[in-house]
Amino acid sequence: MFKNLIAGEWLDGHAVSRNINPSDTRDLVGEYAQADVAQADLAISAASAAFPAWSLSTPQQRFDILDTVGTEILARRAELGDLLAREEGKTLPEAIGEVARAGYIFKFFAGEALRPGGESLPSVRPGVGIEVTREAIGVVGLITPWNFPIAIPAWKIAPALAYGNCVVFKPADLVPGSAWALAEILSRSGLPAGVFNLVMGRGSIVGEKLLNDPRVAGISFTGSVATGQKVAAACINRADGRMAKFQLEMGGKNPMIVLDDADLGVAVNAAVNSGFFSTGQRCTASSRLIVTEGIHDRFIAAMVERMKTLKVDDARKAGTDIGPVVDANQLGQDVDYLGIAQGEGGKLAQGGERIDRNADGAPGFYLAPALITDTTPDMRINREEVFGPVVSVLRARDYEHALALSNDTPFGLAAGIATTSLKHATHFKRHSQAGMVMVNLPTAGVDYHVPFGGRKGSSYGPREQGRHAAEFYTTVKTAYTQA
Ligand code: UN1
Repeated sequence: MFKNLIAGEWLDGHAVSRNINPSDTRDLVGEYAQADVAQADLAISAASAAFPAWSLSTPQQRFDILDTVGTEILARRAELGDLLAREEGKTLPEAIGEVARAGYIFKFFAGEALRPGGESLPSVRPGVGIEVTREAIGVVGLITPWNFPIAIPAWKIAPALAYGNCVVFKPADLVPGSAWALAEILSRSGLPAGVFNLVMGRGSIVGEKLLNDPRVAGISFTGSVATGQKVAAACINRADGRMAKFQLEMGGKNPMIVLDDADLGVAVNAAVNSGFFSTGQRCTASSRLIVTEGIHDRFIAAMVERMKTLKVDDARKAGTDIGPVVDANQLGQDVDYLGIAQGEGGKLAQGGERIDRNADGAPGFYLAPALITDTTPDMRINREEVFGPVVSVLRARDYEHALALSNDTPFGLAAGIATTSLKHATHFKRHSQAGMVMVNLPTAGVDYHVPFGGRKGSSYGPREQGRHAAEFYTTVKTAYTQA
């Protein structure tokens, strides 16, 4: 049984959650402790007690710890990648890549611990000097989703610690294995007890406690829009009026435009990668392809040909392109949307079959990647996030029409364009209403050292990752001194 880490001790929970391999549901990855409210309370107390000393720890101490953690993650990338692929279902190369990303994130923020920066300005009054500095915000509650079981925890935990905060980390209930492995590495890294706490358990128990406890100064959340709205409301409506700072990363319905002048191979690669890799389970997935008339039929034909070659199989098997969907619920949602899209007039051009058993006969949650053509902007398939290997196609008259369609969404995380026109690429970068814009590249699979986040219904609050992470994990102090 894998336990929770609270105040430097490994503690049993009040219940147990079973972590099942979606590639082979007979395979139990492990049993993980589930915390109750009292344990979440204990973790918040431990983090609060550890904060005064940790917030004053030296940059060297933070650098050493984060750098050590990054080094161990990178050294163990094959083993941790295997665990990640086994519990979540993305392919082994994708999983190893994600683990490496987590390692590099720790190394990046090790460096940031040495570079807090600040400003020194003269006052408008004579003889007065001003310093503007950043301080840690306090205890932060970090709530992460199942689709990036180590990278998203890393990009919340590493900056939280680098800037001097104490952490209570609640990973996704469904996929706790990689989160536990990361916590175990952190437990040996030299962090004082209570600076980092792992509290696995249900959102309705552990998550609620983090949101409502006034000792938690900030919540960083990645997950659905519906839960994000609850997080925001709870952070504002704290009983004692002490509101929590919050940062939300939520859904996407990311467009990728394919213009007549696109390089067909580049466009197909980008669309297949960001539509279907990681089984489409990325908030950055390109789920709406917006294709202009002159290339539409050729593009669809090339997509269908490529999709026929994609191997859907066990995530850890060599040669697998697409692993399983994460669980039965998500598979049900994917299949429902296929029905909804066709019911509204979309045509299933390729894929969409449920595959009950993989090539070795193991039972799993497999779905052949699906392409739905002839859709219109008002259809639910073009407005709601599916979070599976399901991509819809919209026809556009020209670039201007494609741009308007691309922005016609409640979301605004990422947006892509495939074109050889400098004029259209340049215009799109400026006029796309998304937080991240990609030209001739997949919308998913982003760098770890630059800001990540979106607009509209996709994100709320300061950006994550890169130097911008400091905006959430620190608070600004303005100090005036009369010499
Ligand atoms: C990526 O596409 O590289 O939940 C990262 C998600 C995002 C992370 C995507 N927060 O899918």
